[in-house]
Amino acid sequence: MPEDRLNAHSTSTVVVMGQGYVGLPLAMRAVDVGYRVVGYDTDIHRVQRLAKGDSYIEDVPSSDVSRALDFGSYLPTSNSVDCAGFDVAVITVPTPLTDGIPDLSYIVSAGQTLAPHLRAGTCVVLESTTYPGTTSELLAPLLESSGLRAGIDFHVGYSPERIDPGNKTWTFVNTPKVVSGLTPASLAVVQRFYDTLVDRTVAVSGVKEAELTKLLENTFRHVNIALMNELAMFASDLGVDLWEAIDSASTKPYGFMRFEPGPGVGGHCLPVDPSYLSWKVKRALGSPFRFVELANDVNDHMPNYVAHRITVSLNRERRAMNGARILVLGLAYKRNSHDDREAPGPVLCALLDAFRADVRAVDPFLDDSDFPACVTRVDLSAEELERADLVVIVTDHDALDWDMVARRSNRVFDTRHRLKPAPNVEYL
Ligand code: SAJ
Repeated sequence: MPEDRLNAHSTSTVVVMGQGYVGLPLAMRAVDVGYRVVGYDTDIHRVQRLAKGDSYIEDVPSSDVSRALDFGSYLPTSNSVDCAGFDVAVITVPTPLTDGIPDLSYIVSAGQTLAPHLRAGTCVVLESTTYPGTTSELLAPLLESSGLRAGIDFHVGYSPERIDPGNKTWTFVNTPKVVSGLTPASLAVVQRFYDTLVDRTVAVSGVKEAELTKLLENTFRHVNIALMNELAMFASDLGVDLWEAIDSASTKPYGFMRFEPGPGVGGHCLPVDPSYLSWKVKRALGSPFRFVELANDVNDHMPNYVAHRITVSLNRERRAMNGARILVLGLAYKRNSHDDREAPGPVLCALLDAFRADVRAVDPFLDDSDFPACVTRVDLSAEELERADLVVIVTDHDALDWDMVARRSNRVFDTRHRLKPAPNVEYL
């Protein structure tokens, strides 16, 4: 194996493929510690904004991008020629589901872009969330189209991303980073690279174990949220306060981890990652991954269940859903987030609209274009609250005036247990 080309404290060049919520923070950190960084993205508009020092990622201030540009050590580009001469390349591209099937086309494209620029001793690390086997069975062969041999002439590894957008406590730098390599020598190079970027790295024996780590983390969350959601439906029918039981169970100092029921599971991770695992199990072994399939069913059903509970609540007041004025608070996928990907709020709005309700929605974190066509966007006001037949809390952004919601609403269906118990408040 030729000497690896990594030396953080010189002019080592790092290419980051994909400048999104994972790639851009990593690129900025690499600049901070002394690398020359090429931020490659196929979206020319993103590249143009970055080239002007304008960040579109909430956790990366534009000032960081400007400073990196001023250092002369950051080059945002959509020109693959700029990838030439890299010492380490990190692939942080999307891995969505397309028609329910894992879509690795972005990884394939990244591998094809990098292959011509591979040199002896270079290192390529995949960070995108994917099923076990992707790095060794898809990416490595793609890179070997260069004529160089993975694990012999160049290094390949996998390191799952653990970026939690908006999390001010756990950041890229202080969140432990799992690292792996195709060979022990590759693991050593990958770990040395990340040791220059983060406080703590955690080496695992193989790339498949690292790939599974990430899917395990998010499948664990997804299944446990589904458990709370199904329990919420039963507890309501049993007339038992699940929320109080969750609070009391949370006093157990060991062996319990708090999850809460909600209107559904959104975001770029949880609705997607577990299905990568269940797809791989089905394809490789022919077996259904029942926990994942059941969790998907339960969580996907929650907007329908919320619509059902709203119908029952209105019915109690002899009010039909048809023509009822419903005010939806929060459409983003989680509190204080600007992201509406896979969010349950828009799904609920469409269901209410199908029942001919007059659906109005508030979400100061989203743009007008993020609001479904069937919804009237409004600002939170005493008048909107008082004129609503029912207010439903879907995403409880801290920025909303919850005291006013409690005081001015005729009836609230609270899916997040945001409000204190009151005669006009009903919980999921
Ligand atoms: N949700 C519930 N009940 C819960 C927790 C979440 O209904 O108890 C819902 C949320 O409202 C949201 C969805 O699930 O719609 C996802 O919420 P999340 O807290 O899992 O947030 P994500 O999707 O941003 O998950 C990310 C993940 N981070 C990475 O993949 C790097 C996840 O591993 C983190 O644990 C999570 O952030 C976090 O803890 O914030």
